[in-house]
Amino acid sequence: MPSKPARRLLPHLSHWGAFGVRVEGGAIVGVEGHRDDPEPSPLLRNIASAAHHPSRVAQPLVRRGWLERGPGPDDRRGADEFVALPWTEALDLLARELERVRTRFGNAAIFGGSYGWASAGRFHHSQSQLHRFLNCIGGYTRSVNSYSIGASEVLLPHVVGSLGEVRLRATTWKAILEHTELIVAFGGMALKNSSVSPGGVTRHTLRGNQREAARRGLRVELFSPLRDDLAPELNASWHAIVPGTDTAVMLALAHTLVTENLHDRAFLARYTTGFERFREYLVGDKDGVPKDAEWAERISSIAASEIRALARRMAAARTLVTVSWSLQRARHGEQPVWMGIALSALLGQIGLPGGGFGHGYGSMADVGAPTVSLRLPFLPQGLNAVESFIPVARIADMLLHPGEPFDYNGQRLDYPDARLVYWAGGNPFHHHQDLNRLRRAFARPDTIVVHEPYFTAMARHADFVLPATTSLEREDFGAGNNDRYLIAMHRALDPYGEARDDYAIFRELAGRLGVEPAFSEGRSPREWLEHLYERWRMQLVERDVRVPAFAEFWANGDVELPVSSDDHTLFDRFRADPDGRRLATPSGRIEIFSERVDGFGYDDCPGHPAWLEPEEWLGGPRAKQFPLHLIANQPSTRLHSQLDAGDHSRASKIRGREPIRIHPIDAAARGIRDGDIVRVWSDRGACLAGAVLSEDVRPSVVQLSTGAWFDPEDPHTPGSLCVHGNPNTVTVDRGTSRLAQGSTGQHALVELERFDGELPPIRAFDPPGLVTAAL
Ligand code: PGD
Repeated sequence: MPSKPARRLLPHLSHWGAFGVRVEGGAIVGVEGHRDDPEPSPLLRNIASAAHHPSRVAQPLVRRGWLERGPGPDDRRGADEFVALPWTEALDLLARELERVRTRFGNAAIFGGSYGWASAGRFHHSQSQLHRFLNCIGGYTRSVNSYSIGASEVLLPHVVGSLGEVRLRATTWKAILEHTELIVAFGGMALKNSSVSPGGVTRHTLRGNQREAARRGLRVELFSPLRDDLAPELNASWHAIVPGTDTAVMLALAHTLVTENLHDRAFLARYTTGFERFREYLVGDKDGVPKDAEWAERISSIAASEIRALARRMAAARTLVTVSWSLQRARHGEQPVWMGIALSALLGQIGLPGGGFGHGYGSMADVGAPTVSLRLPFLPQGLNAVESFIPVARIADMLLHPGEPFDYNGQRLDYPDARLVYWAGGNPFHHHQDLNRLRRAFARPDTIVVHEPYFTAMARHADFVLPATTSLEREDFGAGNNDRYLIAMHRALDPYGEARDDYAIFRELAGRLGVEPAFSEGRSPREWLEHLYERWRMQLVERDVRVPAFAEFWANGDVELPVSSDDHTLFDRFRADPDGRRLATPSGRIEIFSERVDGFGYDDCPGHPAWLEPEEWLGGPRAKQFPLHLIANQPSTRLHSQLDAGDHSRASKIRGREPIRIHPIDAAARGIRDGDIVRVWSDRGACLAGAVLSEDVRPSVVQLSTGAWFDPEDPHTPGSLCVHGNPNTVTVDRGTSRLAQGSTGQHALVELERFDGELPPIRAFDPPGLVTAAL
């Protein structure tokens, strides 16, 4: 029988790409990348299978212990059963609890940071919705900075004036292909990460650009413990560095430049400040330790001769020094970023076509893309009447140590006493470090509320689990930074079970708390989309940019936006006019030494870039007990923990466990063969993983990507083994430094052994136990 003709492709957008989706009989039957995408992301292969996966939350749930005993600390969170309630009852209860907390403890007791990537879409963006709602009821304690790039966000304003220019006006690939002769890539430029960009990406171009670079003979030097942090097409020289020691190698490169008089004195004098103070440290004037190539070899294992030869080549060629974001997601993560800038400054090529510094090529799809300098439509969040905040990665410290002081970027602040934690669009049991500590922290508050489409570990640790729609179940529009299209996101599926949009949930709560008119302004989601779009369209007219009216945009499925520049180099305008285009630093120049940072007096982030020994590295004393360095990097088959239930992600697992790559030498020493299940542990916790033997990881290094859903074997027992392979069971919950307090999840020292016991089942994707207790 001939099959029914498939319906037309509905336009949609995700952080991993724009796509069209074909639906038949209420199910997804086809997903195709955007017509203008040269290489759609493989992550699209998860979409159909994840859409109606049994791990979806189908109805509002309240934790049994909370219903029985009311709000309060409870260490059964994460191990308790849930009671299904009708929406009206669940929302009545929650509204009363919000009212209780804000009247009794004040709005600062509501922690609404709610970090996470949520879904693409400018209106239904979960955090924007949550923050707008909480601002309507008097505000909330917020979080600042991100898990992605927390150290750089705080450091770069001191060194080059802002992160914005480095992030969104990076040297374009066009300029690199035309002018760059040598790229020295610390942390590489991994293709897997370039699948995604926050808010969406239409064109995946990194592989094409790297192929073209290879064709043109551009030389690339890769410093990474992982060979595949660069595409094989690039034929890079691989320097298999000891993890966490890039700053030492960069210092030694700088040392060679300075001692061989290869540094650009004129550039340093005109565009930078503080070189002399840094030089004293570099040559060892004060501490008697020259940071020379032999010194760096002892730390990094990179041969001194290689370092010296490379420094000379860098001085002789148009060189781009790139530092991946992963390097700053580690203890003292400020240092490789600052040192990368200092090294580029010594070369004197900052602002010259294709030369200088770059941050995040291969960390995100949009770095090096042509710029589209238009502000996109967004949902206004209103004003937050509460001042208290925490650096985002200090969540467990806040919950475990209310009222205690902490340092951050020159300030001494106190942790607020958060009684109610509200999360929409994020998964701390994915993104945070030391999950056993996080479980202890999440036992503390009176109440935890989570909106989630899926039964993530965060949802399991909540008191209220409110089922949220996915973006495929609602209408929206969206675009990523510097993306060329604003994409209409058509509704493709009916809401799963009783799931509601975050907007609808907050609108109901706002009604119960007397702020509905302020929250909704009387608009339906479709009316909001039209309103936000039309307001944006009018603003564009003032900039002489014309886009069609909403109805036409919606029918077309997307609108192309004008590119403002596709051929520029970071800081070219500053180089051309350093007085007219002063940087927003105290000196107006690049600060190789920062009086301001120095004035903070932090021993873990001094006034100039420096090699600071981390607690967890192969050269330190802890390596005797934990002799393997874990790289907990971004996954290639999903986005963070999103889509882990999808077919593409699950196909990568080994007997259901997340793969861990091990060098054959380390595997042989432990009697481990390819495909064995291993137990990985540190003194924070342990998880199982499936062994993959590979010479693409350096000896003494293992690599286990983030994102396997946390699955403690016995949730009632503190510190229980994660049977699925979430690396944050073994990572350290410690800030990058007192300056940025960023996440350090990328690195940890571990040990592993073959796991010969009976394999525990994976239950992360099964819904938790439900009871039908009456209220
Ligand atoms: P996601 O898995 O994207 O992780 O951490 P993040 O919390 O962003 O979580 C988003 C959640 O939002 C998902 O559970 C998804 O189901 C939910 N969601 C999606 N759409 C909606 C919606 O419309 N409404 C609601 N209510 N929910 C929705 C990412 C973070 O992890 C990041 S950015 C980085 S860079 C860090 N990287 C590392 C690392 O390198 N190493 C370690 N060890 N740890 C890391 N953690 C960090």
